[in-house]
Amino acid sequence: MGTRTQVGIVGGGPAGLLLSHLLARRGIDSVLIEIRSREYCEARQRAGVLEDGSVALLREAGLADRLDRQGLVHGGIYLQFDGQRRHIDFRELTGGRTVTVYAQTEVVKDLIARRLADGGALEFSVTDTAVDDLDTDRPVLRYTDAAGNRHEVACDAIAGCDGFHGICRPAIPPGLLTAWERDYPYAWLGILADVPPSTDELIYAHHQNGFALHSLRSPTISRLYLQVEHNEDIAAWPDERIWAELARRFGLPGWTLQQGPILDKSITPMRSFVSAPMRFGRLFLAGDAAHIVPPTGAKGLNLALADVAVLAPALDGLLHGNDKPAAEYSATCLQRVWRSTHFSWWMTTMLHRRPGADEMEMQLQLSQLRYTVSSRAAATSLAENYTGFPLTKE
Ligand code: RFL
Ligand code: PHB
Repeated sequence: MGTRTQVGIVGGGPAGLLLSHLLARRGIDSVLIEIRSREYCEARQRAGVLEDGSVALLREAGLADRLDRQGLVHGGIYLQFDGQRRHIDFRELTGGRTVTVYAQTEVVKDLIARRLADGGALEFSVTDTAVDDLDTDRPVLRYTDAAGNRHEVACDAIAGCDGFHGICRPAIPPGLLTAWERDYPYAWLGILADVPPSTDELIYAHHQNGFALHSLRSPTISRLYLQVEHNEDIAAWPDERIWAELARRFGLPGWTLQQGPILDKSITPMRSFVSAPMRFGRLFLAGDAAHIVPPTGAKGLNLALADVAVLAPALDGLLHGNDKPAAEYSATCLQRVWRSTHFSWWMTTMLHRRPGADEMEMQLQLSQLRYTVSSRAAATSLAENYTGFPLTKE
């Protein structure tokens, strides 16, 4: 079946879904294809922290009804190390900036519901996706829909929002891309637990057994992470072992970690990756398709949203005879991407125990942590990076 749209969007994660909405508000048609089912996309446990700029973006796009009711505004985080838990006060250090705890699953549910209510073309559970003719002004998107019908969509531009393992980045001739990559020699075991959080704000803990993070999803659901080995087998971590290790790494006299049933358990590798440029002809990459950060800085989702806030007006320009914002798209995004890449690497290497690390490395980490909580300049640097920098305006 041959059809036509203005922008073909590959991938129904936060980047692709928000892009289709932002384009619709500019009167631009799109077709979004996603290999997973709607249920799968809405249940996949991932990020939880939105920067102020991301919240403002969703609000301005008319997508924040539930976020404003259910999002939990946090004015800081705790850094725990060497037997102490110290607060970093974002509001005080940055002139009032905060972050909002609102799960990526909820952002995705809100976006899908809104696109469907607005009559948006979203196709879930597609197969055999391909992109072609990217260096012409009529690129093509091909896929087979859930009913088995093959489609060929002629587009004015294609947005590759298909994550790190997608098809769009590999569709760019290899010689035209430069990639920078770092794999970290550890992973995160994440759990979702049916128990009220034992803390009012997130705790990032440095411990000689490895890093731990206490986050949350709501006043009754906790989200916790443990540093584990690079190729760890999840079967090695029965629930009792997870709770015992979390209690050890967060342990402080007079404080108790509440435990409850574990609802979800998964292991995530840790990687930094940047590929540039984020454009080839009429293909534009956004979000994890172009860059990955380790989750310690809570940046991945925010970067994905920030990319498409730049991409929507760039595509609008391209479709209406103004090539300049599209020409600047990659360079504009990469500045934020590299800042977040550095911050995420800094948080990660300061807080994790590197296998084989000697006592000198441990002492250097502890010194950096003590400096971060005791110097106003150092704490402000953490606070302004964590809460994020202003978004490029449409
Ligand atoms: P996504 O969400 O991976 O969506 C890509 C979509 O593309 C689909 N797809 C295809 N569709 C069609 N055809 C194909 N050939 C396709 N191939 C793939 C996939 O099924 C998928 O639905 O990318 P997007 O939209 O760029 O969003 C990026 C974010 O999901 C990611 O950066 C964050 O989750 C990272 N992250 C965090 N980010 C934050 O900002 N704050 C956090 O607190 C935070 N915590 C985290 C995180 C990621 C984690 N994991 C699991 C990697 C915590 C964890 C544990
Ligand atoms: C989460 O709540 O899932 C979360 C929070 C902060 C991070 C990473 C993940 O740095």
